[in-house]
Amino acid sequence: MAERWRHRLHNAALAFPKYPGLRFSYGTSGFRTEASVLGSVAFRAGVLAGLRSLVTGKATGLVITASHNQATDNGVKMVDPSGGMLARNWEPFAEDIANAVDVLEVVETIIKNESVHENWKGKVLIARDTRPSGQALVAAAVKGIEAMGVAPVNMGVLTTPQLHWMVRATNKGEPQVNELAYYTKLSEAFKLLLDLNPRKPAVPRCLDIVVDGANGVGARKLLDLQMLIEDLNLEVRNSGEGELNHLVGADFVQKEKVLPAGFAASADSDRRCVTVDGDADRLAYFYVSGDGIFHLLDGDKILSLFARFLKQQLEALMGSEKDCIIPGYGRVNLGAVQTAYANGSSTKYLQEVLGLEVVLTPTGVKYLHEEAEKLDIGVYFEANGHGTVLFSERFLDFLRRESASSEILNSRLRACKRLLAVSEMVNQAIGDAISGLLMVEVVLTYSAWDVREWDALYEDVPSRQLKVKVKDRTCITTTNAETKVSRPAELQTAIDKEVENFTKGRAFVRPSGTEDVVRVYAEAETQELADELAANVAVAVYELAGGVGPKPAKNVITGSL
Ligand code: NG1
Ligand code: ZN
Repeated sequence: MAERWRHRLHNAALAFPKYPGLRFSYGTSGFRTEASVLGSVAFRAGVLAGLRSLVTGKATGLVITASHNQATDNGVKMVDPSGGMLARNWEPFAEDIANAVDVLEVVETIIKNESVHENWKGKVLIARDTRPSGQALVAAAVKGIEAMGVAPVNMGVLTTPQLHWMVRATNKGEPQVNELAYYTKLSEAFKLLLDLNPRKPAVPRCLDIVVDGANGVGARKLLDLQMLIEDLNLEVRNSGEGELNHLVGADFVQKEKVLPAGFAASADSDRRCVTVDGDADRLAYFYVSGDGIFHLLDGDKILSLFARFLKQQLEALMGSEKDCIIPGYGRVNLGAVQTAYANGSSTKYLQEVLGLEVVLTPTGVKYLHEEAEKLDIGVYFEANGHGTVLFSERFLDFLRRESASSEILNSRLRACKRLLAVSEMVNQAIGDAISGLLMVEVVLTYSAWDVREWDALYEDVPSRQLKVKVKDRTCITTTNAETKVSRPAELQTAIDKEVENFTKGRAFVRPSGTEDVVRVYAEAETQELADELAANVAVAVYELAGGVGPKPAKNVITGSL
């Protein structure tokens, strides 16, 4: 490493010493903890994002966000040149640099391994969510990027998926990379998709939706998008007037299965409602039926809706062929990717009704994305509403050729054009609540469906999620896509014993990668039984994995079988 370069980095790093007594880990989606201790992590992530840009010769990104977590937390997430999450083989570097006493040592090792030269050029795009702590963390990250001699580009306040999209667009050589370009791309594809829809008189052209914006960045961005789409009529609530993610937002609604603040069962009955999380990469729909019952359409339902639509388009392309064989292309691999949190009924629907291959991965979109990328059309969703649809370049090339080769707008050409427009509208870099919402609306209009018909695709197995605080959550390790605990072994034995007592029982636990808790998930035949199984498993976690604070109560409302 050249002396001048080393000197500059050394001096800059003096202002960002390692926070004493803490160990930072690069979790499910980056560093995430209390905002007040993140200054040096942001600086160091800036250094690493700069270095990653130099090594790859492409733009990289940084997002300062703690997503669904409370307002006082924050986080640093690195974006790779593809627009996806940081390459997994670089995660150890991220952890090393965040915890190093001497930043220079880590940097020098990477520079040596990758033979990086000081004269190489790099660029890092940065954005933040609406958290008050974000501005100072962006400033720290900028210092880190500059110390590497790389150009920081501060994109201001954005949703996480917008920044991912921009990194991808930059590296694809798009002429305009800004918010307007993002909204234009999405809205044009959306309008084209609506135009391609079969004309049915019953289809309402004006799409009325009530949005819970989680008091975060998504609310204002949806309003910006709406300016470009006449057909979309959004009533946005929780747009910043209350506390971020507090009793609002996709994480709250999906896990608690209740209405967010600002919504009322009577006044909002029968309206189509949407919730996003604090950085707008998660999406869920909900409605209250006339009898006052709350209905959630989570990531699994969204995945099922999308998969069904995509399969219908493939059928139009197949003509008289079978088994997803498309004349002129061969077999198209359409598949779904889920995690252990996926509701059992959704997996069954995808496999048995749609006949799709379903892959299960550990929690975290980096794993799901990787699997979906292997397919021609890969749809992935976490139950919490984070997901997207990915298309392979080879398949897109085929669609482009096909749609250019004919002028008769028959069902085959319509399907080609639809799939191409979907690939433009649905974020190819990462799950995106805004593009996901547009896609749901397209598919509902296409099928002339309301939420009720969509909801009826399958009935969820009742489930419950809980959190347990333990002294050290890393004492739990898991295997088999997180469905089994490998350590402490007694814990898995205890879970198995509990599950045996419940009809249709399924349960698993894992340490969270974004919060200091152990998560418990349970399914059973009725809601009461799912609650009971979850509570019993929570007690087992508390007892066998070093629980702290008040002990969770065993749920004995119904008595197990
Ligand atoms: P952790 O805290 O590791 O469970 C949560 C979500 C993930 C993912 C990340 C990123 C659940 C059960 N887990 O991770 O799916 O979305 O946050 O925000 O919802
Ligand atoms: Zn999020």
